[in-house]
Amino acid sequence: MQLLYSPFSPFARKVRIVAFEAGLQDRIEVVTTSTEDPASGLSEHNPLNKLPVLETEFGPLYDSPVICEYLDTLHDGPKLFPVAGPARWRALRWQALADGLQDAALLIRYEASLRPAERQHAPYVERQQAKIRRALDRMEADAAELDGAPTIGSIAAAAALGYLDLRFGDWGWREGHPRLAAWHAAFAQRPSYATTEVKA
Ligand SMILES: N[C@@H](CCC(=O)N[C@@H](CS)C(=O)NCC(=O)O)C(=O)O
Repeated sequence: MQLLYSPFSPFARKVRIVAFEAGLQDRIEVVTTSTEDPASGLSEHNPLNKLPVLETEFGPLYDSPVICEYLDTLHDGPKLFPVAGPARWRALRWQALADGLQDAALLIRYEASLRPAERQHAPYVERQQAKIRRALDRMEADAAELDGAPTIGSIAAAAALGYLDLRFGDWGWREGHPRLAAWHAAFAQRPSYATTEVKA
């Protein structure tokens, strides 16, 4: 299977961590694809022109939650998507929160990198930053839920925090979030996290 991705995409990283935790990393060929260059043909695979996209025998799959859930059907190990009950809904809520944090961080990044300085809108950036602060506070309060075997929730959280480290290291997200920081430091030891890490 081909995964259209960017090494810097936090959503693609979430997928790659899932693939690794599921023991599927050798079945996935990663193909670096640009969202900016129309010649990449990405929009023919995903009309939304977003990464990641997983090419399967039945066509392209997107977005990252769908890809992750699909990958989780392809292995016989412990499931990363809990099958039922509160554990499932909690894991999915963690994924939604972490993905939302990533969305907000990406919007800030796009505002800074794609718009000329004189057209950047500070209140818009502040609104996205507030989402990130609230998400981090909620993650800190609920950090105990992240303990135990990895789930799609904890993997999404790790990918989101990794993206803050990659692009917004100067924000110091660990300050005021000691439980989350300790959990992240432990998760970062996992081969799935370490091998998917990129430096800016
Ligand atoms: N909900 C999507 C979000 C994907 C997304 O925003 N990907 C970014 C790269 S990390 C992208 O392709 N951005 C280009 C754009 O928004 O046009 C997912 O989970 O896959």
